[in-house]
Amino acid sequence: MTTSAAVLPAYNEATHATGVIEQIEATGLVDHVIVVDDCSTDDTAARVAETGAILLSNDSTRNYGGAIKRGYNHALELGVDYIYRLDADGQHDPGELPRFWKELRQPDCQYVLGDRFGDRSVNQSMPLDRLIGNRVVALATSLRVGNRVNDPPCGYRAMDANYLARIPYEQFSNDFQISVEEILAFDELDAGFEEVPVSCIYENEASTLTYYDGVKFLLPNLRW
Ligand SMILES: Nc1nc2c(ncn2[C@@H]2O[C@H](COP(=O)(O)OP(=O)(O)OP(=O)(O)O)[C@@H](O)[C@H]2O)c(=O)[nH]1
Ligand SMILES: [Mg+2]
Repeated sequence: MTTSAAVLPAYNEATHATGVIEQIEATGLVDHVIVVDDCSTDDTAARVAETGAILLSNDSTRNYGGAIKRGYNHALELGVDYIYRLDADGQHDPGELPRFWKELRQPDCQYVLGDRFGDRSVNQSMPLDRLIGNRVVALATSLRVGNRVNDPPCGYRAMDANYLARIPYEQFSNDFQISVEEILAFDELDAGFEEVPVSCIYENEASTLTYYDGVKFLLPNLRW
């Protein structure tokens, strides 16, 4: 029997986090939901503590990447076989987790990346600057790995935990670039890579992503 964990970085997600956790649990695909709260100033920690999720509260800000790395540490300590990663702001639909599992359970697949551009409607809902930025990062990452990678910044993904354990992910950056660094590291291990279309819900959630973060997504592709 294989086991799995979902890692959710959270900063001020009191409005959305509990709903996302319940939807993940409802899929029956995930044994442990790990929420890494980064000194949120709202009720995120108290709300998550009321759920069945594992709450890891950072005593000092570690940022998006730092939070994800702490979640990975805990998931590997739990000895799971598979790790899902999705955001806690309700932009990723946990109902699409089976799409990731369908790929990940194939023997030749060790990494599955969500692709927001697989779903045409996203192109209308994603802000234009974000759309252009994502296409530039996709081009740079595709050239770097020599295969088409449609949506490297997408925070919705799944992986084989035994492969992650072979990667020095602690050296990854503490901010949004981790999403590209991770793809390059799995590529270096010749991991079987798949992409699945995912929707991306744009409502009123506040974004912490800046233009500078957008540019930084390119940096890992420039490091040899
Ligand atoms: N722990 C932690 N989580 C963070 C931090 N910054 C963002 N997050 C979480 O990471 C997820 C993605 O952050 P967003 O700000 O939504 O970034 P994004 O989804 O790429 O940008 P948008 O598409 O504009 O929302 C959300 O669940 C945030 O709560 C942080 O510094 N620490
Ligand atoms: Mg978001």
